[in-house]
Parts: sequence; structure tokens; C-alpha cells
Amino acid sequence: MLRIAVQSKGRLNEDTMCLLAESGIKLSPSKRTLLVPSTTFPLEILFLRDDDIPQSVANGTADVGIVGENEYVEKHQGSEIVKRLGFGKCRLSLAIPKDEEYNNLNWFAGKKIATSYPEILADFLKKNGVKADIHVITGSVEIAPGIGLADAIFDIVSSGSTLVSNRLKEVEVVMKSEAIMIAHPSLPKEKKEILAELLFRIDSVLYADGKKYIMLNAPNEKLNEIVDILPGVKSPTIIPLSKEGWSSLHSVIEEKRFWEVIGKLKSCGAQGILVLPIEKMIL
Ligand code: PRT
Ligand code: ZN
Repeated sequence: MLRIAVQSKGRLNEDTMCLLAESGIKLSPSKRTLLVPSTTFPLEILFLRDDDIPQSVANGTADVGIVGENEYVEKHQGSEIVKRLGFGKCRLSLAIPKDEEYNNLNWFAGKKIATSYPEILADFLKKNGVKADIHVITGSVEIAPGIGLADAIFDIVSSGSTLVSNRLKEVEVVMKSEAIMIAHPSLPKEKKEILAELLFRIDSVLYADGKKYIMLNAPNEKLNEIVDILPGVKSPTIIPLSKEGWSSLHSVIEEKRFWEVIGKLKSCGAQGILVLPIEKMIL
């Protein structure tokens, strides 16, 4: 049995639970408690605050965990990254009052910076030879300059609207972050095997994300041109139709290229174009 620590509530919880569900991991219907076993996979889920996940994996309370990279880097304690998961994307940035003139990092010399990420900030300032006063606060860091508690902040930014509504501007991006899966560095063989199966399932879910299955009919003489427009997983499947001189072509496309590709296909004479969602892809 493998134990995975996930955020109990908050920004990463929904995407994490969705990813596990799409990987075929159903939870026991018992009332949600701290530790819930799966009924379909040798996994139990430990619900924690995100701050506690890196340490719980490092000390072996959990075998693996899903957490924001920012928390992992801040609390780095000997676990290792095994997969980047692509959700919970954000950045850790330095921000200052919007009317301040800013040219470079020297602005921060001797200033007071409020943050919940003192380790990452101290490391960044040291690397850049800037001496500033780090003031640790948890929660609502963005109000610190407005109430005179600090000159600047170092905090998570996503859309940037929290900064704008607090009359701040982002001046330096220090690190980019996304949800990651971390693992204890020395798992026993049995747990490593379960983790390998879990990662295989997660890969097939993540790979299918943003991709669509496309089917179309086209005259045979246009097939080469159409194949060039549609770079499939390996090469598209071509099936002859009962209609003389026509074939059906099946492939996979990136959703973001969809409209660009459809226009080109139509001008090549493609007909009966069908686009379908893909749940999982095993390469
Ligand atoms: O209760 P627990 O301790 O588990 O949760 P938490 O409150 O500490 O964390 P939570 O749920 O807010 O965030 C969990 C993780 O989500 C973070 O560690 C990041 O990895 C990731 N993440 C992604 C974010 C954001 N986007 C984000 N926008 N975490 C926080 N924010 C905050 C940001 O600090 C800002 O104050 O959301 C606010 C809005 O951001 P804007 O820029 O979109 O306005
Ligand atoms: Zn937290």
C-alpha cells in the first residue's frame, strides 16, 4: 500500500482529486476523514495542509505527495520530484508600490520585504548580492506595504489582480511554480512498483490533456497533403471507404491548433470532419 499526501482543501485539492479519479483511483465511500483508502488501487490518501506535505514525505509519514513547487522548494527536506503535473501554475514575485520608480534589484537594498517564503527570498537576494530585511508573515502578505508593515512583498502571483487591487506592481519574477508529485527518496521495492503504476496512469491522463481525436473523409489524391497538415502521434490511420477513390483518416491533434488545422483541412477537400475528446493516451 502506497500513502499519498494531498492538500485537504484549497487551490490544489480539486485538480489533485480529479487527476487521481481520472487515473482510476476511487475512494472508499466512508465519510471523508484524514486517511482514506482507495477501493480500486493499493493507495491511501492522507489529507493535509499544503505546508505540511513536503515534511510528511521527507520523514516517511507519507510515501509520496502532491504539492505546489513553491512549498517544496521553501521547505526542501530531502524528498525528490518525480513528476510535474501542469496545474496550479503561478509565480513567486517581488512587488513594490505601483508609484515607485524601479530600475533594478538595488531598489530592495535596505528595504523591508514581507513574505511567507523567507528561504526562497533569502536565497535569491544572496545570489544577487542584495541585503534586505525579510519580514515573515503568513497570509495576506499583499496588504503589508499599504499598512506600513513593509516596503515591498514577495508572494505568489497568478492573474496579478490581487497586486493591482493593493496598488502594487510586480517587478521581478523569482520562480515559476506548478503542482508536482514528490516522493520519499528510499521507498521499498513494493512501494516503488505501485508508484511506477500510478505514474504510468497519470502520464496517460496528462498526455491526453489538450488533445482531440479527429476523423475525416477525403479524396485519395489529397491524402498526402492532409497528412502533412496533421502530424499525428506517429502517423495517421487511413481506412478505405466503400465510396471509390475516398478514404477515412483518423489522427490526434492539439486542441489549441484546432481552428488553424480545420481551415486547412476544409480547403484540401476534407469532409465529414468529426472531433472527439480523448480520455487517456497510452504511448
Ligand atoms: O490550507 P492550506 O495551507 O493547505 O492552503 P494555503 O492557503 O496555504 O494554499 P492555497 O490553497 O491558497 O494554495 C495552494 C497552492 O496553490 C500554492 O502553494 C501554489 O502552489 C498554488 N497557487 C496557484 C496559488 C495561486 N495560484 C494563487 N493565486 N496559491 C496562492 N495564490 C494566491 C496569491 O497569493 C494571491 O494572494 O491567490 C491570490 C490571488 O492571486 P492573483 O494573482 O490571481 O490575484
Ligand atoms: Zn498553506
